[in-house]
Amino acid sequence: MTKKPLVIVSRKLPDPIETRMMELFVTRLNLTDTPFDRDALGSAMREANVFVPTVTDRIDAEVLAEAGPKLKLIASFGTGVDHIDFAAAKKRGITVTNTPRVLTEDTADMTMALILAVPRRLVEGERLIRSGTWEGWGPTLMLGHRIHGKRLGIIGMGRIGRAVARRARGFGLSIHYHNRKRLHPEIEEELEATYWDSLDQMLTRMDIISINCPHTPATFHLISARRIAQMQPHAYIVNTSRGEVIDEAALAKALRNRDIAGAGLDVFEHEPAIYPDLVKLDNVTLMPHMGSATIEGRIDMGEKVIVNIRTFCDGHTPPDRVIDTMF
Ligand code: 8YV
Repeated sequence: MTKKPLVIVSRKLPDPIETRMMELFVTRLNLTDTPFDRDALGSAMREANVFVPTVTDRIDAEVLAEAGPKLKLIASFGTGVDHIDFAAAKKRGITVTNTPRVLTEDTADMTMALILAVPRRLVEGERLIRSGTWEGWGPTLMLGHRIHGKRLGIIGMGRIGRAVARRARGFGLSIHYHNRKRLHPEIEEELEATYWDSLDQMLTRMDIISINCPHTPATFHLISARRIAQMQPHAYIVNTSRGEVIDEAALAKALRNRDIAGAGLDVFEHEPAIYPDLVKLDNVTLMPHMGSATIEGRIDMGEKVIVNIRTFCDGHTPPDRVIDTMF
């Protein structure tokens, strides 16, 4: 492919990234940051050599059917690739890349923040102050639950899951996990992590559950109504991965009925729409998909996108090429 490909970027990226892209490629930026509709996605598919989408672009088979012969690379800005129909892209000979590793620590920080915020009722406390109705300290006011000594069950022990485990140990949580594959014994030992082959068995015994697995066909609604019913009434659930991993309607029902104690959600099944009941409940903390929202992280992600485009255009395999085994 030409060394100066036409790169179409679907959203506004940090300035230093956009500037560098303008220097390196024939780049079409989205200065207004308005998310692409189906027509805009279709035009990008037809015109670009390289398309740079984000999680807000649904690149399904129908959109990919619009791809012209020039489109060779989809260099996604983000780690999750569930917004791209990878099989359809592959069939058309389009390479897909993502930006793993650079948002691990930020996402783990957000996960830990929610693990602390929900049982300790941070957002409720803040709302009380702002409501102007706080009457001062009270021995039974705003009582939450202790973190130290509790059991944390991590679903998905990849890079982010392990980074959460490292943080959680510092807060005195004992680490449990369920994963497609058991970790290497050395890592298990380092994290003092207990492996559960059976997710059902783990769910019944945990005080806090953290979702850190990707959304794939195998993990869609992994946390179903049946599984939520297995959790203990005092248990909390935190999700910084993808909304689709939890049956959001079933979760809202369980939270409303106090079948579980609370939830911290950074991601939702139908973003930006949120299951209406969730916004009415005070035992859930809601974040607008901010897990990796640091300027450092976003610049690192952009740099990865640039490296992926450059290596691909130079005729090499890009470092972050998405492959079948990720699904
Ligand atoms: C990103 C994310 O900000 O990378 C991911 O998978 O969920 C987010 O943290 C977003 O996807 C960017 O496209």
